[in-house]
Amino acid sequence: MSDLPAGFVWGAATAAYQIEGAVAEGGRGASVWDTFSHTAGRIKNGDTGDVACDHFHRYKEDVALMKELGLTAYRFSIAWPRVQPEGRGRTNAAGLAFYDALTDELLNAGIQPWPTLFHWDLPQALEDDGGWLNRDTAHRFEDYAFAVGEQLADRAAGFMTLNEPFVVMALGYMLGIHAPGHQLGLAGGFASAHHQLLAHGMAVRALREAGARQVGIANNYAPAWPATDRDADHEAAAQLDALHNHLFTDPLLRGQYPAAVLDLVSTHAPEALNLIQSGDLATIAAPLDFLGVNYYQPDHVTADPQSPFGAKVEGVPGRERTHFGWSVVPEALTQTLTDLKARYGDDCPPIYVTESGCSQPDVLIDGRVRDEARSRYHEAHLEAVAAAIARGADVRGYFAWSLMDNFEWAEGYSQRFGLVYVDFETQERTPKDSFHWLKRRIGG
Ligand code: PNW
Repeated sequence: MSDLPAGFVWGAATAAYQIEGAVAEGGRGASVWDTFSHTAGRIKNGDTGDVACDHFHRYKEDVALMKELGLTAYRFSIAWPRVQPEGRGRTNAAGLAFYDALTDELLNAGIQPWPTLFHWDLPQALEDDGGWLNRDTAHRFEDYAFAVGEQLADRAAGFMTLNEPFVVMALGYMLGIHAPGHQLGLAGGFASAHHQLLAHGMAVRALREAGARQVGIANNYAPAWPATDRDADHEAAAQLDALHNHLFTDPLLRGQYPAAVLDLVSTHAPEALNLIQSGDLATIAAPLDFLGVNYYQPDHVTADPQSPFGAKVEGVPGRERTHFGWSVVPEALTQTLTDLKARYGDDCPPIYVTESGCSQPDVLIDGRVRDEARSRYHEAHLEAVAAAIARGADVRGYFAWSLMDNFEWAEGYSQRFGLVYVDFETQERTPKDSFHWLKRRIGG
């Protein structure tokens, strides 16, 4: 067991649509994920987040579990349509009251609240006006951020604006696998990217005005490894690296889009570049207090001219796979962290790993879930963080994905990522063996 720095933040993460349920309660409006999950054929087994983990009603029980686990921090997301049911204008007091009560419950348990403003549940009313294709959505996000900031800034430890804008762009706007289900190629992809980044920058401004202590963002990163020595695979890997790892982070930390992305967009969708207005990049590059890194597996890349990314991503041969089929490659987390340091140097703020975890085919037998593979996963990824710190990366915390089994987007309830097992019939929670393992690990 390697040492992690003093004051290291031990967290777990969730997201509103994946756990809350109660979609028609407390004045909540509809989001793109309500629409998407209720569209036949979109989600495995026709699952929806209508009930999910019923966390909206059971948050006290869930905070008690976090306390039992020994967490020092909890990352959750705020459902924009609970706070602004129409995505604009009027704020819904009952929606804000829920997050207010959750925040107090956490603080009373000695756990720092780390809210994310947007973890994919865009108000449907805004989608009806174009969603992230519409520049106005960024202005709407600024208003929403200020309303949340006014309510929680005095108590939240760290705010994240967006969760994984790359995944929204790739799966939501280009591949159609996530809500809102668009397949728009690079033109729509780039529009969704630029408007999310602009929304982020405006929200940073709003959160600071509201008195937030620390502001950051949670991005998804994956080192791009060519599958073979062929030139085509090397080129495809370099292109995916630019889209996945630099497209969002260069504007945030350097105030400019990567040249490789600008070249690609000017070749395939030149009109999309007109969306960048003067002053946008300065807004986007507002200084951050921390960078959130969500990590799952490297991109193991084969050239694929059919894909809008020019690349096909498959598992890494010879490595253990999770139930999802994702490869377990802890050293790629070390590389992710040291690559950020190498590319951005002192422009890279302190890092928190804001998600890392694995799905496993967990079964509850005699009240117990024997998920050794998950404990090994987290131990190996904590070691990977320690290795990056030893090489100069400033990493200050680790949030396991996820606190509990939940609605895994297009996979519905078929992929379990939790430290806590959830019986989705009875809503009974059972800490898995990995929960007990992590509790000992945190206890040192
Ligand atoms: C993240 N990919 O999503 C999300 O932030 C979580 O809400 C989600 O439950 C978790 O990871 C596990 O999937 C991702 O295709 C979805 O590369 C897809 C990808 C990566 C992350």
